[in-house]
Amino acid sequence: MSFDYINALQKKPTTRTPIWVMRQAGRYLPEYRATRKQAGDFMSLCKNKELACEVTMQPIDRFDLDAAILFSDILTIPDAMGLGLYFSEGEGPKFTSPIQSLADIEKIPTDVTNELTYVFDAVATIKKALNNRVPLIGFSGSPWTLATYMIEGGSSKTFANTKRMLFNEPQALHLLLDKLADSVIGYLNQQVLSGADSLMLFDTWGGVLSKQNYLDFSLDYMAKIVKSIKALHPTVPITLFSKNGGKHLTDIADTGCDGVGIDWTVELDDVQAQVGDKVAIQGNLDPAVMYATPEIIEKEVKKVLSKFKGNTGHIFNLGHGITPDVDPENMKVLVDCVHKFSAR
Ligand code: 1CP
Repeated sequence: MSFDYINALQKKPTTRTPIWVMRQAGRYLPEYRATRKQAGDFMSLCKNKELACEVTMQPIDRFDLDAAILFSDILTIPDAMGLGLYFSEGEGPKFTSPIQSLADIEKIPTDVTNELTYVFDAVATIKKALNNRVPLIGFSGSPWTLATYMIEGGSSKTFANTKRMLFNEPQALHLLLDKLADSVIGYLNQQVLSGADSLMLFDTWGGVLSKQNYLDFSLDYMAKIVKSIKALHPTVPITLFSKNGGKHLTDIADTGCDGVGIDWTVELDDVQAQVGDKVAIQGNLDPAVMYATPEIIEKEVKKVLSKFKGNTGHIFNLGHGITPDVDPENMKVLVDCVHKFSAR
C-alpha cells in the first residue's frame, strides 16, 4: 500500500499534495448531525464503535480526502481518570471533579487503557471499514492541553488556575504532566496496535505559554511521547500541532517527530525554510477562507500550494478545525482544488 499522506510525512514521492481537514467529521455535515442525534449525546457517540465508525467514514464517502481521523475526543483520557466529563449544550466540555490540588493529582491513575477500550474498538472497526482506502490517523491531546481542561474544569480564556499552579506549584503541575504523558503513551500505543497508521498530538493551548514555559511544560512532554512511541513503532509517523506555536517550530522539529502542524499566522515558505529539511509540514489555510466563494477558495488554495517548494513533505490542511457553519459544498471545492493544482 502506498498512500500520498504517509509518503508526504516520510518525504517519499507523492502523486499530488495530500489533504485532510481537522474536524472533518463534525457538525458542518448534516449526516453527522443526524448520527449525533441518534446517539443522544456526544460521549455516547464516541463510546459506540459502530456510530463512531459511521461518522469517521462520512467525510471519506463524501470527499476525496487522503486520510481518515478516528472520531473521538482528546478528553477521553481525563474522563478515564475519573474527572467526570460531560458536555453541556452550547457550552462545550465540562468536568464534575476538576483538579484542584496536589492531593487530587496524586490520586489520579496513570494506567487508564482498560477504561479506554471503547476507543481501541472504534479504531479496529474503522480500520476494517476503511479497507485500505485511505490511512487512519489516531490522536491524543498533548499533556499540557489536557491539563488545562482538567484544572480549569472545561474551556478557558485565561487559563488562570493552570497558570497559577504553573507559577506557585510547578512540581505539582509537573507530576500531573508526567502522569498524562505516561497515559498518552499507553493510549497511542494501543491505537497503533488496533490499526492506526499515523498519530497526531493536538496541543491546542501550547501557544498561550512563554518560550521557556512552552519548552518545560508542553514540548518536553510531547518529546517524551514521541521518543517512547518511536521506540515501539519506528515507522508510524507522528505529527505535532501546537496552535499558535509559530515561535517554537525549530524546537518542535527537533523532537524527532515526522510532521509539524502550523496555523495560518505563519507563512508556509518561512516555515519550510526553517524546518523543511527535518520534517513534513501540515497546514495552513485560514479556516475562515471556507466562508468565502468557490473562486476565492481556489485562489487561496493556490496561494498556499505555491509557497511550498518541492514535490513532497507538504500535507494540506486548515490551520485549525473546520467550523460548524461552513457549507459542505465548500469542503468539496477545497479538496478538489488541492488535488487539481498539485498534480505532479
Ligand atoms: O456537539 C458535538 O457534536 C460535539 C462537537 C465535538 C466534535 C465533533 C467535540 C466536542 N469533539 C469533536 C470531535 C473531535 N475532537 C475530533 C474528531 C476527529 C476530527 O477531527 O474529525 C478531534 C480530533 C477532536 C480533538 C479536540 N477536542 C481538540 C483538539 C483539536 C482542536 O480542535 O483544537 C480539543 C481542544 C477538543 C476539546 C473539545 N471537544 C469538543 C469541543 C467543542 C472541544 C473544544 C472546546 C474548547 O474550545 O475549549
